Formats: sequence, C-alpha cells, structure tokens
Amino acid sequence: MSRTNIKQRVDKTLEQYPAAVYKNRKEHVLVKNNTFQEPQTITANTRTIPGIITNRGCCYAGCKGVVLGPLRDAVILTHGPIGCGFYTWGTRRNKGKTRGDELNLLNYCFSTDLQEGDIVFGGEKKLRQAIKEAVEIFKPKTVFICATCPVGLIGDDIHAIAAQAEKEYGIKVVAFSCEGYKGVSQSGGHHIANNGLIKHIIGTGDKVVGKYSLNILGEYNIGGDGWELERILKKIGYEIVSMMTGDGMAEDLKSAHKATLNLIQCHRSINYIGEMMYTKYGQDWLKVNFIGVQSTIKSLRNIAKYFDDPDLTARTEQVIADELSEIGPVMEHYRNILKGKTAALFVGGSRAHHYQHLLKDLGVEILLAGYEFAHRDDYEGREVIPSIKADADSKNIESLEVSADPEHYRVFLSKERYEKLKNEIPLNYYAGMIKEMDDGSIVVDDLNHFETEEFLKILKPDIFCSGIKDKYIAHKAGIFSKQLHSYDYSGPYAGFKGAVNFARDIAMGVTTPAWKFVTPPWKKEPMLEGSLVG
Ligand code: CFM
Ligand code: HCA
Repeated sequence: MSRTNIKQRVDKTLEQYPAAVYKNRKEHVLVKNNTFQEPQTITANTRTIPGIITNRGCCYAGCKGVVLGPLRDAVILTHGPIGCGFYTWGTRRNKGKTRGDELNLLNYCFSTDLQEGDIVFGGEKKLRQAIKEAVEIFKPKTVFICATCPVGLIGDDIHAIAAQAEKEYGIKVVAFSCEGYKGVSQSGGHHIANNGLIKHIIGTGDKVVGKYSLNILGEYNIGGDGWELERILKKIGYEIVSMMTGDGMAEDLKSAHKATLNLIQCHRSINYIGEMMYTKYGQDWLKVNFIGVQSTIKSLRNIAKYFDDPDLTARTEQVIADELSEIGPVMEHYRNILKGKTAALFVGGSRAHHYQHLLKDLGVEILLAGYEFAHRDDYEGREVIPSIKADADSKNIESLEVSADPEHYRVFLSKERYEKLKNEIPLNYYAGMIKEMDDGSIVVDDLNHFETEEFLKILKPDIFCSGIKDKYIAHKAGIFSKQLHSYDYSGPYAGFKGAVNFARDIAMGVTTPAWKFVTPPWKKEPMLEGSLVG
C-alpha cells in the first residue's frame, strides 16, 4: 500500500457524509504526520452519532460482562430481563481454574428474570428473593448485583437492598448501577465496576504478603493471557496477590492493598484505580505490555528495575534467555511468512496499541489503528489529561475522591529513587498510541461500519484485527480478520508462548487460499456515487 495522498483519500472518504456527520467524524480521524511539531490531537470518548453502526457495547456489558464477570468466587446477579444475563453468560472471558475445593461460579448465570409485571409493579421483591436463594444454595462470601436498563427506569433501590442483605447474611453484597443506557462499555461500565471494587472490596482483606508482590490490574485473561503472565512472573519469583479481574477472586482483591507494586496491562480500563491505590495505599503503578516479545522483555526488565535487587534482575535475565531460546526459531519461521504484510486494527481501548508491538515483532506494517472506547490520553499520552474537557459520559459516572489510608498507606521507593526511576520506566505513566505510529498511518476513533468498508477498500490490508460485529465485513471483502477481543477462541496471545500462538494463527489466516476465491462486493456491485475505489 502506498501512503502517498493518504490524507486526501481519507478526506474524500469522510466527505461522503452529510455535512453534520462530516463535521463530527473528521475530528475522530487523523493521519499521523511526523513533521508536526506538536502532538496531533484527536476527539475521543464522545457519544456515537445516533443511527451510525458502531461496535461499542453498553454500560452493563462493561460492568458485568468485562470487569466483574471473570471473578470466579462471587455470585454476579443480573437484575433484569433474562436476555442481558444470558448474553453475558459463559463467554470466553470466563476462563478460570478451580483451585482445591474453593467456590467457582463461572459456569452459572444468575438473573432475576424480570417479567412485564415486575417492570410495572417493581422488581425489588424478586431481587431480595434471588439473593436469598443464591446465598442459601451457594454460600458465597460476595454477591454483586448488576442493574440493566429497566431497573434504572423503574427505580428499584438496589443499593438499599444490597446494604440490607449484607447485614442479614453477614457477607459482602455490592450493587452496581450499570444500566446499559448510562454510557458505553468502557468509560461507563468499567468505571462503575472498578469504583465499586475500590469502595467496597479492596482494602478489606488481611492476607500476609511478601516484598516481591504484585497485583496485575487490567488483565482479563482473554484466551488465557493472564495464565501466561502468571507463569512468567512466578518463574522469576514474584508473588501475585490479585488479578483484576481475569481468573480472579473477590477474596484476593480484598488484600490487593498489601502488594508492593501494581502492574497495569490495560491502562484504559483501570488507570484511575492505579491512581486511587497510589493515593490511598501509596502503591506505585507501572505500565506494562505483555503483548509482543520485545514489549514483554521490556516490561519484565522494568519491573526488575523497580525492585532493584541483583538476584531478581539476574533471574529476570535468565528467564528471558530461556524463553527466547525456546520460541526464537519458531518465531523466526513465522516472521519469514509474515514479513512485509500489512494490518489494520480496531479494538476497545488498549489492544489496538498493544498488538502493534506483536505485529511489528513479526515484521507486519500497521496502516490503521483505532479504539472504540479510548480517551485522548490513550492516543496522545497521559500528559494531555489536564486539557481533556469532561464529556457527557464522564459526568454520568461517579468520580471518587480518596485520601491516604491511615492504617495501610506505605511507600516502597524513596522520593529520590522515585524521581530517578520515573525518567527510566513508565511509572504512573503511559505514552499513548500515536507517538509510536509511523508517518502516514491512519488513526480512527469509534470506527463505524461505513468507514470500515471504505478504509478496507483504500488500504487493502492483509490482516484486519477487530471484533465480532465487523469481522465478516472483512471476510466478505476477502481480507483475513482476527478477533482481538476473543481471539476467535484461540490464545493465549500474551507473553512468550502466546506470541507463538498468535504468529501461528495469523500466518495460517493470511496464507489460507480461501481469500482469493472471494470477490469483494465493490468489485461486483455498481459503486456508490462518490465512492473512491473500484
Ligand atoms: Fe481494556 Fe479489555 Fe481493551 Fe477494554 Fe473492551 Fe475487552 Fe477490548 Mo473487548 S478492558 S480496553 S473495553 S483490554 S471488552 S478485555 S477486548 S474492547 S481492547
Ligand atoms: C463490549 C465487549 C466486547 C465486545 C467484543 C466484540 C468484548 O464491548 O462491551 O465486539 O467482539 O470484548 O467482549 O468488547
């Protein structure tokens, strides 16, 4: 693909929109230009134009489906009609192993199954009854109640019911007002879930932990990624206190305030929790990326730098050398197949950035990348946060104020060491996606189905990494598509062993002869007026 005239071609694509839509969308699309002195700005985290076919999920999807869903020891009760519970049940997110005789509820779907009569007369009675049944049958230590749209509309007081149940059963019962209409999956749903966890769960446990202890924040164990991280980190000698939340336990989260360092994998979904834990418990957070071989190595070295222990550093180097010698030849084989291929990525709020590292390890060039739910800092770096205006969606979500916890606040690094390290490793910082992209790359926020088709026509990438809603747009265009939300039920893709799985899947997908038997619609049908490529 030639990057010449790319700006004009992008402008022409957007000019096909009616004027009002054009004005909106052009702020969400940019072409990276390295000759600019200032960082390029993009509009993000705003509501999708009604009527446009977007990929974004709802607030309940983010709270129940993404953040709380993977916790295996909590009853997660969907208060609403059965569809919402059903569609967030048994997804690939809920990969969890039962250890010993502990409670693992991942296979269950708990719902109050609201009917029309309940919508008219109120659903509180049903909710109380459902909590009672779940507690009696499963004897959990934690119950989470997640609200769906009608609950907010009819006004059931789920928080009062939760408080009452907590007293009655002597366990943790927390309600989440994550009605779908409140906003999108990410800035809405994750935020509500995470706020609830910091308010009611983290800080209530008393597990004894050692010095080299970590929490892994923003790792949801998709395809088993969290297990690969755990494998590597434990091999080096770290103790994992909690995983937030992939294959995680509410019981472990209760003691998360005890760990020395917070690693942040998906910064979009959880950077504010890192910040709150820093303020409340004095724990530093370190931005890591375990997607990609080089970025995994870098992340491991950065963690070792933080602890600054010669034995730990030596062990880190040994593990890196061992892992590399195991995967080196096979990665090289796939690199030879994939070198020079091109890719476009459109995923949630961090994977579109993280996977650029792994694709680059394999010699793949990135033509376009975008996020569904990101904020400007995910594109441009944390330094732009002070200049971001509060938008409609953030105003909807409670912003918590925390202060130092008199009992649990403690600091690991001296002030001098902190200041020194801050210049060497991403401590309490991430740089955003755009800085790392090549000149002439396209960045699109909230890519929609019309733009997906248009950009696929212009760019003709070999690989399109996205989600279930647009996967088949690419396939119908004869372009291999890989879901980066679910990995198409493959994985893990993180860390060392994961990189090999990814390389194998991508090489298989790209080289299958199937694509040459597909004629893209734009080659068969008369072109839309104004459309660019024939
Ligand atoms: Fe973080 Fe996620 Fe993502 Fe995300 Fe998501 Fe997700 Fe994603 Mo789907 S929390 S931002 S809002 S890594 S659900 S586990 S795969 S879009 S890139
Ligand atoms: C969400 C969830 C989602 C959707 C995945 C997809 C996920 O957006 O609320 O569109 O393929 O990862 O499950 O991002």
